[in-house]
Amino acid sequence: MTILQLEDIQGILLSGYGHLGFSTNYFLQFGDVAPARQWLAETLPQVTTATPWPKDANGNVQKPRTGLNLAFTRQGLEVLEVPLQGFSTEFIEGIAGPTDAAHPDKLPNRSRRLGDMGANAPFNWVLGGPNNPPVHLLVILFAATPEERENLKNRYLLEFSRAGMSLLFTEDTYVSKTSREPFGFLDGLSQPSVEGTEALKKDNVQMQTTVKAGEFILGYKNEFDLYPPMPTNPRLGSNGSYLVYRKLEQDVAGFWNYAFRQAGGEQAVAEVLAAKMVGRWRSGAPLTTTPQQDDPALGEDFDRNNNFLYADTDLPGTGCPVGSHIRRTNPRDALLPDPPASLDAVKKHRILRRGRIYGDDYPLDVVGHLLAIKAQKGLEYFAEELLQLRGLSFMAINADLKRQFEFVQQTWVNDPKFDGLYNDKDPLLANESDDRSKSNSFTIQRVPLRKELKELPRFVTTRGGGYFFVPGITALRFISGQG
Ligand code: N7H
Repeated sequence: MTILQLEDIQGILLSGYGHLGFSTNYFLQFGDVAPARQWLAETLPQVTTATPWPKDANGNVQKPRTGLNLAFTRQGLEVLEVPLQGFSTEFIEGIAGPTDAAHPDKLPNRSRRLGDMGANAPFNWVLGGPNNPPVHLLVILFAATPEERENLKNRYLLEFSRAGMSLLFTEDTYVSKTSREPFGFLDGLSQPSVEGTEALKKDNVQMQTTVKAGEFILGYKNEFDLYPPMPTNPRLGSNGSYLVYRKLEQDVAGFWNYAFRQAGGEQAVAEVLAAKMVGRWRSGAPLTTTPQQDDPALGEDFDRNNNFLYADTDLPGTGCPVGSHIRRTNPRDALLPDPPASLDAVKKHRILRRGRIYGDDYPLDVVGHLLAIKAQKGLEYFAEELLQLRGLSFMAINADLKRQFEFVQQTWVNDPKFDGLYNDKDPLLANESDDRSKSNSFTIQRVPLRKELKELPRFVTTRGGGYFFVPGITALRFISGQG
């Protein structure tokens, strides 16, 4: 049995802090080393760990009202003179690296693999690209209410300036009250169940086996029964992990315009096409379980909404298309050669998702909302009401950036030949080409004839990114110079 050192693990590794719906990501640069280290040392006691929350006299869990987690880039660790031996190559090179000083306009191979080309290219990013100042530190604040977040922000902004740190970018994020992401789908349903955290386990994972802690936390055994590679210095690696950050802008009007156009303007058909692209209905109900129509009660039912596999009931994809977003990013038991081998292979490519939304919240019924604006303004197509930029502040935790996040993004999201397909990349994420004739297709398996959606426009654009190290508490103490 794996016993996790919860008090040494930053809380974000094991919790999405669902009750702390308001958050802010601060991207910072250190100034002088001494005040930066001192700030870290003083801030350490405030860092939220994975220690179970206390219970009151009646046995009710006393959840904290705020939270704080810290993550560093390679450049940040370098400035603080932290030894870099043993950190992974991907982390050292960075999400938009390695750059070639002789050819600064050349797109790194990593960007190609991740699909960060065309409008997604790091040259165009607002954060984390070659044209942006290097980020050193990510401070993530969490609060139960907007007022509490405001108080936290004011306090930390003052502290940053006192410690000589420069603020490069601020991103306010939140968990939507309706748990809907900007396209209107229920989100936050499927997460791997981590060994050693049985007490935290969601109800909806019965059909999925538990994943070894070393897939997500350094210092524990992974799915190969090995310890994941980690920083050589013994005080640095244990209980830490790597965090992927991606600022993913979503073209909500564009997504629904495309679905309605393909559906000849019929809402019911547009809803089916959109659900096919995602793999779930907007309510969260999985298409594999309820292929013909939505079942909102199933979507909301945490005992059932993630309790499904593909091989027995839906191998050809007539319910949940083979190339849909959720089937690519977690193919469960559907891959060759057989279901047990598939489940075993897939376990080595899981990520813990910690994404939140940035930009204005939409009402629960995003399609109804867009239809109302369209009617009110007499428009032919949907238009973003206020042209508010909105999207996913994507975060993922994994112990091995290459085998987990990068594999999912390159081999499952961006591979047009995924699982026997021909020219289909992820329909939501992978339409990076500006030339629509070279664009992605999406196949909907049907009997007797499959349907193909063609020339998918770009619904999601990468606007920023970074690879970060989330140290354990012992490591934070070491980084802050306290030994
Ligand atoms: Fe995805 N979406 O809103 O449509 N995703 N995702 N994702 N995603 C999931 O199961 C979405 C992105 C995964 O276990 C759901 O919680 C959008 C990236 C994985 O069955 C919905 C964006 C990567 C799963 C969305 C986006 C992933 C998953 C269903 C970008 C990794 C779990 C709700 C703007 C590289 C699959 C749920 C499983 C589920 C959406 C990005 C991965 C609704 C809009 C970049 C592993």
